[in-house]
Amino acid sequence: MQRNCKVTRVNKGTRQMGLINKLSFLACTCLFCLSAFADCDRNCSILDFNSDNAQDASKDGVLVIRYLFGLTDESLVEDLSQSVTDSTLISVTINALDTKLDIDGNGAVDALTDGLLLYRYLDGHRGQSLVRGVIAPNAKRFSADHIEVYLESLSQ
Ligand SMILES: [Ca+2]
Ligand SMILES: [Ca+2]
Repeated sequence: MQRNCKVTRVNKGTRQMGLINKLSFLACTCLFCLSAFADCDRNCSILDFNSDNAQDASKDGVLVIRYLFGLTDESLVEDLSQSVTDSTLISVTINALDTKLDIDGNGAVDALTDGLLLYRYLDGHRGQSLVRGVIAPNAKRFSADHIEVYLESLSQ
């Protein structure tokens, strides 16, 4: 985990040591990212943000909406469940999805469109109840069919 990785201070005048230091930091970062998914078994999807081997609206859906509203630390995981505690790891996991969270394909990721689409999908909504009122005006994916196919590809 990144917090356990100590970045050794090196002589700033030595270019080689600077490069080694940067590579060590990258290696630690990569190990941290890999460890974010290490707890998942084969059934775990990238939408399982709290790594409890299940993707559901009451935890993963709420987490992504809170994250997209900018909540972090304790406010990200507050009142969810005992299986949702590591806000830093959850933030890293959601952040790693980057533009994949642009579910309606309008070039932006926001809570009231993409976040609600993901929440509804995880809650079992399909068809018009999935997309009604939550598609951005400039969306490239706007039909329920296209949104469902896209979310299905993310949840495998
Ligand atoms: Ca989960
Ligand atoms: Ca979007």
